[in-house]
Amino acid sequence: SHELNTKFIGNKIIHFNTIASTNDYAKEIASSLEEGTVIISEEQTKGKGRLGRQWHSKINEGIWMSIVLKPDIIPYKAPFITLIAGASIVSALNKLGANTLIKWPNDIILNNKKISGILTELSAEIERVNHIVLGIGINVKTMEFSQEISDIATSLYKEDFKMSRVDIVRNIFMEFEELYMDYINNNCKEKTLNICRKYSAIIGKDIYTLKGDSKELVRCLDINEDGNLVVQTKDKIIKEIMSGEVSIRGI
Ligand code: BT5
Repeated sequence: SHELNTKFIGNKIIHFNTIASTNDYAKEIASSLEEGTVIISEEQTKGKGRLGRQWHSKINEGIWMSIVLKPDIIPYKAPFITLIAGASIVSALNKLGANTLIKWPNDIILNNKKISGILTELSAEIERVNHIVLGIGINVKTMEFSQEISDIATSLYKEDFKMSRVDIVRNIFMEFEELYMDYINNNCKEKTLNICRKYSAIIGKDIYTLKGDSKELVRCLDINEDGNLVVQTKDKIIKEIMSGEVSIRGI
């Protein structure tokens, strides 16, 4: 069925053929939008990653969308929403037959290459979140990537998973809404954490964390209740890493 059985995610969808960045547009007009409104575009001319990086978003080849959220939470609780997004993307894609994994905190990988990235942008005051723009990019049909990313990027089609973008989007909305409502209304993180652990690309592995210029080899042990990564250093010290602090390399 093509019905969308969600309460508010995707109730209103604003569709573009081309736009600079769905996140930038959503941020501009967020105050006038209802929670759950989705901005989606066939193409982005200035698609963004984190820290000013570029996100390649060619016409008709992927899903480039932003979900506007207005949760009544303190800013401290916002980063967990990136994990909810990751869990819902992986659940949605895997239910449609793919075998994707989450590279904590914001990458989705398939056969060791990146097929999806999440960019969560927060507008907040000291005590309250105004809105969150949750940007999701998924490579669906791309067969050839630009040279800069051809070694690290892949798409669902390229890995022989031929699924429709509408089915993917609908599934993500449904998975996301369930996990998001659990978290916002009941402070329940259980399902999200279970998915993040079960489909983790890094738990049990040795990875490099990059923070500024410093690079450290650590073993990933778990994702804890706060959504932080628990790692063990070479000197056997156990520590927690918060999302946003570091980049992860070498898996
Ligand atoms: C991300 O950043 O992975 C977040 C990407 C979020 C994109 C969505 S699309 C809708 C919404 N509107 C926007 O403007 N953005 C959001 P980060 O972890 O910083 O990764 C960026 C890096 O991934 C780049 O530096 C490249 O190395 C690589 N990359 C760029 N485009 C890619 C693509 N299409 N597929 C795979 N990797 C890519």
